[in-house]
Amino acid sequence: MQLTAEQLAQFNKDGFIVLRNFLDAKSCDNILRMAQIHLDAKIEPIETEIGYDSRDKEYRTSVTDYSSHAKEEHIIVRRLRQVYKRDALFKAWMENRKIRPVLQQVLDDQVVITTAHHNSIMTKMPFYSTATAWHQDRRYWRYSDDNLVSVWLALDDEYSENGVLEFIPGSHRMKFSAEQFDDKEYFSQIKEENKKIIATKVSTDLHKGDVVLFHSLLLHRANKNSTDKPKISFVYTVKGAKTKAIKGTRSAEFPEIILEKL
Ligand SMILES: O=C(O)CCC(=O)C(=O)O
Repeated sequence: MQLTAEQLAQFNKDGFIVLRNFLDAKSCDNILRMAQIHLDAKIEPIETEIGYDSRDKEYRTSVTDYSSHAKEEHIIVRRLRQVYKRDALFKAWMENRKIRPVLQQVLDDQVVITTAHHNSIMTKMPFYSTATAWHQDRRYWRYSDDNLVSVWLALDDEYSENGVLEFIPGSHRMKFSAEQFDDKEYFSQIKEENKKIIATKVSTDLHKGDVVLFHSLLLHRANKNSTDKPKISFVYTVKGAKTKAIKGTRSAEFPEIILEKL
């Protein structure tokens, strides 16, 4: 599959694009079933609801093993990490050949999977999950440039009440000052100049098999899950081959998977 010139221009302008009905329902259900097994058994490495929200910048930038559940009594998994290695089903989706030409287009480069970041089954559990504040994923990632894109796969329906992603179109191209972010580098919701930007937010319901591609600098957030059913999604990040992880940081501590050019 290839994006049309209009779709590619839209991705470059908005910083994201939704590919409807990209993966068939059977493949989604198979991934979901396997994810559920890993979630039920809490197979490491995992990040818990508490761990997800409480880590500081230094920790997220440099610590490579942040399975955070060991000291918690009541574990709510927020994400299963390192999914590339967990199961052939997960690996197969990350190496899917139908999406490759699209990723080559948006990166304008050969596609490389970075297993250091967003190599996850991401959950929003009912009752316990928290909202995710406005942020750019790139804030904790250390690369020579910003040419990284995340691939979000909805394994079931995602909508405002269970925490579908919201985006600020074009924010990947905006220039921000450090003062517009708080000490964890979330985009402040109380600054007047930010409120105007946040007012331009958009979101769209997703259905099983829909894929969202979004740029590593795009501001995004999500509600907590206020329904009584878990929301489970798959997210991984790719970069252009010319984009290099900075040595000595977490970004360089995990294998990169160079995907054949198609
Ligand atoms: O599901 C969510 O809350 C969004 C997660 C997210 O944006 C992230 O972890 O970078």
